[in-house]
Amino acid sequence: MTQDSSPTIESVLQEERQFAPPPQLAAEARIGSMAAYQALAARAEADPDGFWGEAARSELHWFAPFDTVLDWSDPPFARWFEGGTTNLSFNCLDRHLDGPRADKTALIWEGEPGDGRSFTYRELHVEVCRAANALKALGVGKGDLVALYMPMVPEAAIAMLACARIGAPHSVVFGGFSAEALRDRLIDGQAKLVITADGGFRKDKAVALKPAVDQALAEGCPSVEHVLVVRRTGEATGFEAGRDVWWHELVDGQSADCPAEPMASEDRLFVLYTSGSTGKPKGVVHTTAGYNLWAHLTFQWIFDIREDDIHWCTADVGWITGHSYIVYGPLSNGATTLMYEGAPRPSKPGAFWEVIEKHRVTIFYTAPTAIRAFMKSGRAVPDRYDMGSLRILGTVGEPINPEAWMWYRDVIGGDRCPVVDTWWQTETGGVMISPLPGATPTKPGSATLPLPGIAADVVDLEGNSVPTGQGGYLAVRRPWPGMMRTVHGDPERFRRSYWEHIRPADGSWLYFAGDGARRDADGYFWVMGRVDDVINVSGHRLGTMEIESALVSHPSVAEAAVVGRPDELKGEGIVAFVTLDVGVEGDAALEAELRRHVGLEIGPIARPDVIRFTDALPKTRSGKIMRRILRSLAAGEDVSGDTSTLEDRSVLDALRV
Ligand code: 6R9
Repeated sequence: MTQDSSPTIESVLQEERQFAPPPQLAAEARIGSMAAYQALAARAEADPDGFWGEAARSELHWFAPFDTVLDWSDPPFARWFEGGTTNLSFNCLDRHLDGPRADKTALIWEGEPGDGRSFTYRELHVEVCRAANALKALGVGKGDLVALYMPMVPEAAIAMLACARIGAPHSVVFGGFSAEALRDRLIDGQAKLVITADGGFRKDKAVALKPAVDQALAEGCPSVEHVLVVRRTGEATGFEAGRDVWWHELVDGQSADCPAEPMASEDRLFVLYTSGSTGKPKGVVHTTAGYNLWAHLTFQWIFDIREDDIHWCTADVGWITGHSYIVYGPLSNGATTLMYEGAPRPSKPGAFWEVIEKHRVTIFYTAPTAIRAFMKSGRAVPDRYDMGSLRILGTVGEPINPEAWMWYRDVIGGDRCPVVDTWWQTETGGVMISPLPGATPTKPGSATLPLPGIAADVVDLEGNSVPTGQGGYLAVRRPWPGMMRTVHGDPERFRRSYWEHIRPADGSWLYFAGDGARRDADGYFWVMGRVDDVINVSGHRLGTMEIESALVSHPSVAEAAVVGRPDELKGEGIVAFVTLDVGVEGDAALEAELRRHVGLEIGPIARPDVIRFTDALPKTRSGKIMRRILRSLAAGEDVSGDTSTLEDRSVLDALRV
């Protein structure tokens, strides 16, 4: 095969550093050695049904036992644990009430202005039962979709658990989305109820939410009958009699008795929209038992959860990370989970570290975008706080550049804490590829190995594994319990989007995630970014991740985004958008130096043709760099396609000039 027609991706960056799990942590861990991990993975490989069946029986409560583990007779539509009935809210609450966990803290909430609340399992159970009865009072029943458009307040988690309790699927729409984005999702999901708040606090200001709901509904969402409104900021807000109801007026007076509804394993649990890069957002559908098992098991494995852990995931509940690792994974395991309304901001750059110090957080889970932002302003801020309570650090959302990984481990983790780089997606329900902190030696920038039972591979378009070191498509060969079941209202789109890219000759089904990756000689996975972002320079297909990491390894660079632009000679040329550390000025000398630096780190082929210094990069609200937008700018085109998920539109305006 010539280079020109190579369907895979070339890998250019080499990383040699490696860190063993801390011996003490390994000695006490649930999975405390590579041998233990390999034994578990081998059992799952030899008998997947036996492995998942046993896990489901031992880790979840069932009202009625299931008859079959997996029905894969109509691929790609999987059915897991059929015949069984269970309830996610029961698994997260009721089953912890019999013993000492009843009075353990389930949820610690820290508000941005410095207020806070916490709930024991017993208290959270009462709140959820009341909210569930309130939903019933509003006419919501099993199968009715409830949309949440909420700030990061405890009622968001309570409402999710209340929906699960009565079998009403939820659709959480990120509170930062516009009225139009909300409306699209309300209409697509045919929501019957919207739960929202007057507003929330963001960057030291009250930010209103309710007006966006009013606007969305004014433009016509006939399925929505009521709006349940949490009072958070206390600011005046429009109120439509008959339609709008205050949470405190309805929920607080409800009975605290609301038995969890036995749900069939494959009953719809929630819909969560992911923005397709073009076209209308996809409603990813997850169902009851499989999702619960996967959120539960992955949380237990990747954070090696212990009874006294304080777990903090900084995501918003509007993202899958918030669903699985603020709410469902931790509570299903009886852990203590922390939820924070705020974010680091000029008045409080050390906001995160203050929360860690105050609540003695032991597990901290955040995104590379946040880590790079902290690096940009230097270690002086985190160094002011005592973060000795931390024992495990996690990252999710984007490939993490090796230098950001090193900084995280060193500055935040005091060189003591293992870093778990967790690769997964909304569609996968929970983490798929990640180190186990007590077992897996880590390498900066690698998500390491698939979790037990996950048949992940790097393949070509025919589904053949590509050789070690070669880039290819990151795919999964076997169904797993947490996989999405369909696209809401559009099963054909589900098949087309995820199952038709890779076509093995033997007719088997591979799930393709959209990411490129390579494996090294130890079998470790190195995610190279979205394949849509691959750049073809003179027939060499280069992933964006590796060039960006080479740039970020330069001491002056904070963050980099690399895209291709049409080039008559080379097919594509490389354009890099670069933000610099605080206090560094971008000039022609630095541009030349950075080009040289990339040439030395990777090779001349990867040297950017153009470097543009900028103050900020366009990102989604969950912190992912939107290379699609930069690609249009680099090519001198108008930015087209959906920009509704862009976090800050002014970034775009600044880049246009
Ligand atoms: C959980 C979440 C999914 C996409 C995914 C990939 C990127 C997430 C990553 C990662 C490299 C990691 N991604 N984690 N890339 N290393 N550890 O983020 O879900 O919002 O659906 O995004 O995010 O490109 O395909 P979602």
